[in-house]
Amino acid sequence: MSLRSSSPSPRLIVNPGLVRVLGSSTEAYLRAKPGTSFELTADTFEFLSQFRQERTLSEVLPEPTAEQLRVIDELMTSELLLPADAGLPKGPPRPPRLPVPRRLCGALPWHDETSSTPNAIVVLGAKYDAGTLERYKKGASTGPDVIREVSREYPLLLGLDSNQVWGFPDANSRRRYLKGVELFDAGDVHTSPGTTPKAWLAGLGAELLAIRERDARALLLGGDHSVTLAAIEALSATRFGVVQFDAHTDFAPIEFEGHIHHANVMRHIHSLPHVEHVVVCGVRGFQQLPDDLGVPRYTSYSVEQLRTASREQLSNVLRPDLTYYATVDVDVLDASIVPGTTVPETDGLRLAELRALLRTLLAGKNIIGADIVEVQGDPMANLTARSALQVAFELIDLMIQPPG
Ligand SMILES: [Mn+2]
Repeated sequence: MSLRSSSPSPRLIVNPGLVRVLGSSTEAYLRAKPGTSFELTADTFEFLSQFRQERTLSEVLPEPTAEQLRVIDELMTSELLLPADAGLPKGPPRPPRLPVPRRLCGALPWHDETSSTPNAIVVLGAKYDAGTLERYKKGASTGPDVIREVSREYPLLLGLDSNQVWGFPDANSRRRYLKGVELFDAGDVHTSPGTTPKAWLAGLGAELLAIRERDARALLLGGDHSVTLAAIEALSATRFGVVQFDAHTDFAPIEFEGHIHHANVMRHIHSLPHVEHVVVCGVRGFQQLPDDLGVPRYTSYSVEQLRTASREQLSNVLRPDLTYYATVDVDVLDASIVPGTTVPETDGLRLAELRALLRTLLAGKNIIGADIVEVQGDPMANLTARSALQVAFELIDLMIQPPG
């Protein structure tokens, strides 16, 4: 329908399926038409928002110019603006499939001068696998890329008039995940040729410290598990506990001074003076557990122990008085859903079990930072990264909850 062929001032309403893409002030699309996106000017958004409730054109533009009429015609042809009497579009909304920038879920870019709020989470990529032992498959440095790649299917969306992220409704819990998050993506820590592992990890720590100094919290995407040491060293101004979700304790001996790798990283972390204690959840397979050797300030829980634990036992896993850092080695999940991790282990947690466990242990806690490590690309539709992304949603959602 064209305005010029209709009554002089029809009642109009903005298409309720119009959504904006986070990180873009100009891009929008209709939820009922995935794949169709629109580049709109800020003025056009402003104009459209005046038709949130149905209004006549003459109420909004008493004397429209020819150019304004042309734009309105275009908006109507593209169904962004609808005649109010035409009825709203039929059919259920469909999930969007829209190319977004290569930031997690299309998050906003993070700059050092970005101001943040308590709901600010900054994603930082640690494309590092120099800490992987030679007998295992390298590739954890691809983790940030592949997680961001699968996250393109989950663009964070804003309503027409609101700057608050809607979030993702979860079919099980009926919770809306990530609602109200201010998600930023700081990109990856730069690696220049010839950088030593030690210098690289120090550089990562400096990036994390800069995020911390702006009162935001970081979600680190590994990388092999040794990146967690840099993250925890960067937070040395505070005392806290570390909760690790991992098939392995990563408590191997330190063979020679300063030698940091993904299998001894927790021994380094455990020795830091600001780390009050370490709890590992999800261990299994053949390995010596440090608590069996009497290592102080250290507790482990196997998959079987976690499955059979009562609610009360689970409530005692973490100390109620402590802040926690959460590190998730994706191999805590069963190998069938993380085929692309560095050291896959069978008989692991199902994704729903891990999500429930994270929520049980960490809901209401002050989480000082978090990471997801040991994710690699895989030929099974990047199932590993998809699983990791679900874990990322859980961690981000837990971090933005106000501590209870
Ligand atoms: Mn690990």
